[in-house]
Amino acid sequence: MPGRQQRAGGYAELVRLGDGTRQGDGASFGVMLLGDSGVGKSCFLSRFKDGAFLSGTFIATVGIDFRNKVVAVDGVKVKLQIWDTAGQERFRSVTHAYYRDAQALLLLYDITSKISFDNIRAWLSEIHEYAQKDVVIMLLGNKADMSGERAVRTEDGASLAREYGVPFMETSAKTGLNVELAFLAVAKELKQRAVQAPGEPRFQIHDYVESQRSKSSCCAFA
Ligand SMILES: Nc1nc2c(ncn2[C@@H]2O[C@H](COP(=O)(O)OP(=O)(O)O)[C@@H](O)[C@H]2O)c(=O)[nH]1
Ligand SMILES: [Mg+2]
Repeated sequence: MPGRQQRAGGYAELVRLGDGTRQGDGASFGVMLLGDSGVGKSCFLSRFKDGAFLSGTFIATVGIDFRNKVVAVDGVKVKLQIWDTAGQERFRSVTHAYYRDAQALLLLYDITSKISFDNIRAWLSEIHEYAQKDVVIMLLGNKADMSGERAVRTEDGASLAREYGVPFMETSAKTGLNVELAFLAVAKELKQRAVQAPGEPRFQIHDYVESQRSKSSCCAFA
């Protein structure tokens, strides 16, 4: 069935946003970047995809941009189709249809912007209204390299994440801090859900993130 990917719980039509990339070789999952305009979503994606920090707004169009990236999880290829809400988030209302096919959501705020943090609750209620019930959510405090201008304490991010039961870490699209880890943790969780063998211990995304993440205080260089 070209263009359709089977996953646990049914079929998710991912080709709808297709870029011509051949589908059908291995598991493919939709990951969506959410959060206020300016928090660094596009930079976060390009840091992961291209290993570079592109400053400035290089995606100005209003719509949805997306990139594919294959990551190896325990020797198995997992394809992530990562959707970036190019500009729509300015109106804090991303086309709700896009939520439906996302298996994971990376929700970003900017540690130098209290407003972007305060808006996380609004984003979470959008998510709870429109996303799949079992969607994987991760809260990310981006721009951790800008500690001099910090407006949101790490512990406030952590406690909001605890309240909602989602994993949390601080990241930097600029230095690369925890960027790969965020996608890898999501890929591991999704792969595990799709192909969990009976009796196999369940992958614990919270524990994984806690054990792997780098603390911004110890290693961030602006
Ligand atoms: N210092 C620093 N600046 C960042 C980081 N991520 C993004 N930026 C800057 O923040 C601004 C907005 O980034 P962008 O990716 O366009 O945000 P978006 O609107 O969420 O997609 C740009 O000027 C980026 O250069 C980061 O981790 N550290
Ligand atoms: Mg953007």
